[in-house]
Amino acid sequence: MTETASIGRYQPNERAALAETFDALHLDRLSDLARVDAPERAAIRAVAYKGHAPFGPAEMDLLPSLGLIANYGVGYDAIDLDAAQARGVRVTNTPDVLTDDVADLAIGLWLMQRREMEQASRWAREGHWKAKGEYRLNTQASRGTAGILGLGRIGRAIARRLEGFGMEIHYHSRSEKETPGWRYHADPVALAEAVDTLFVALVGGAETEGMVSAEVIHALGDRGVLVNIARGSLVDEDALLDALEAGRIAGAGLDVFRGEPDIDPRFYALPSVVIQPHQGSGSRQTRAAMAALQRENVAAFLDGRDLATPVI
Ligand code: 8YV
Repeated sequence: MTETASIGRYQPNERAALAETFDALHLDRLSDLARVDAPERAAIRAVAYKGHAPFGPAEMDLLPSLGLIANYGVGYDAIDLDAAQARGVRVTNTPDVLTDDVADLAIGLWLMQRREMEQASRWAREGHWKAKGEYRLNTQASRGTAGILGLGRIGRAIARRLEGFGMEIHYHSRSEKETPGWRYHADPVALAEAVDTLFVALVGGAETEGMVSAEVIHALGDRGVLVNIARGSLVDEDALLDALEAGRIAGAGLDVFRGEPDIDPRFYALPSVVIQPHQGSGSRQTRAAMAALQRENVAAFLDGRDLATPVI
């Protein structure tokens, strides 16, 4: 019987590596766990988890020998850390290796939204360029003001990129940080008021739920754009959709949504919204590095070595 389970929708090569390295039992969904025989479940000490379905006390209790949840991803908001701690279960994630990709995508969403690149591309593809002439004028991206909500690794990487675009950088985080002249705001509403584009780069979870509130969206104003590469749970989506539909904010660039991939269809009807299917970390290179780091954490746990990137 195997000590390791891989749970989630892995790429075939990632799944094969987990199977070869650990002889891992594979399940596509966390909810499939209940259908595994009790003795097989009881043997499992480590889970390589990929997914956003809640991994809470009920799931942990199905695995009485569980000692490690190795998360595929930097954000571990799906995993109930209190429940893990109470059961002596360690948790790891995959930080750093995905920072550049996620920051790149944030910049891409911002540029696509401001310069209407999706619609302009369609203009050319559908023959309007030739038939009707140049695409309509749009909005300059460079030399504006950017707000970063959450100045962790990814927030900083976004800010550094934006400096290259001549942007003035403002930020909000739990405390004021050492920064190269970036302006701190103690409150997200004050941050949104001060900037043209608000980049959301906070961790998900109960503490940050709905932090991009109706008030924050209102403060961003009708020239403002919201970019979210973090978690859908951070945003009051009804307030965002109402503001977008009424033109009370200029637009949004979103890689993450509540209930994804089953997102609110109102988003699809809005040309001012650039939509990406939660692919921030989705380059081949980064996913290979994330998968390797996850496997290293599992191997370290099984060998009794220090975990590479522990959360708890
Ligand atoms: C996902 C992410 O983990 O790192 C994170 O927090 O959200 C992503 O990298 C990835 O899409 C797999 O679900």
